[in-house]
Amino acid sequence: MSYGSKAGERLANKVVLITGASSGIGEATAKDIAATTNGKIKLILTARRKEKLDKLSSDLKDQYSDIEVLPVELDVSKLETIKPFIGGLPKEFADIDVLVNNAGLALGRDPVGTILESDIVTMFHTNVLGLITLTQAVLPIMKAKNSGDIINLGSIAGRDPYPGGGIYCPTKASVKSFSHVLRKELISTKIRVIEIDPGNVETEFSNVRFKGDLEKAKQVYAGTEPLYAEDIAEFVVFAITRKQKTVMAEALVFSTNQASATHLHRDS
Ligand code: NDP
Ligand code: 8X3
Repeated sequence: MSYGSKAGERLANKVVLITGASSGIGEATAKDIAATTNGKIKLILTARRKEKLDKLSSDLKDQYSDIEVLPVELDVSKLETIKPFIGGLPKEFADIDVLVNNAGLALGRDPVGTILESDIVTMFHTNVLGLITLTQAVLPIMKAKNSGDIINLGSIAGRDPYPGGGIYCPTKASVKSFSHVLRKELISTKIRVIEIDPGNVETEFSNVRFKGDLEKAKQVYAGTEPLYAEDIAEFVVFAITRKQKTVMAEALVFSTNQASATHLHRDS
């Protein structure tokens, strides 16, 4: 995808907060934003695994002399920590321009009736309540300057619920509903609300979902040419580098092998 020559210019010198930047789509988005702006950017990278954020931060600093990176351990499911985190940001990172609500996970594919209560709570706390709480904390900053981009990572799972997705699918449907509400509520502002809904992306997602059963995780992508994290990062960067008046409100992104949550062509 070509971003057009103005992409880097439009994004340069902004403050971007990414959740779930320690892996997959979040990490790839941080790298793509850094490349697009040639390091003229301030990145707040958050996740639970601080050591991964530190490594990404030092790699980016090695690569781009101008870049400013703030790696912060943040568990978005710990709702009470979110507001203090935003309120405590150092001055140079406090004026957030872009919020990438990416942290999320699925746990298991068990049928309703057998789903662990702890998995239900973790998925809703992370994918829904964390995303909403962080958005609420950041919104006053964007409203004060009447600009900003909020990118929510939804999923095909939010549009096309499937057996075994009894909790994950409703969490992503909630993200979609929240994105719609927000876009409508912010209609008189210049704040953009963008939702990106990927199909299958081969990241740590399935390893997490199947709780370390790598064989099961591999089966999700077997015989297909899945999307990779970088493919979705391109869409995030594309959306946030459009003209201010242009909102790519939603994008459903599949690999060419996929046509719905369950309709995949497999070679083998
Ligand atoms: P990964 O598992 O590779 O990355 C998930 C990221 O979320 C990690 O950085 C992880 O960091 C972070 N995370 C998980 N729980 C928390 C938490 N409680 N607090 C803070 N960070 C957390 O998966 P993807 O990159 O694929 O997933 C990114 C987003 O994309 C998710 O919202 C997912 O639902 C969505 N998505 C993924 C698809 C796929 O097929 N992969 C398809 C459609 C949507 P850490 O463990 O360090 O906290
Ligand atoms: C991840 C894709 O189809 O496993 O959101 O739910 S799916």
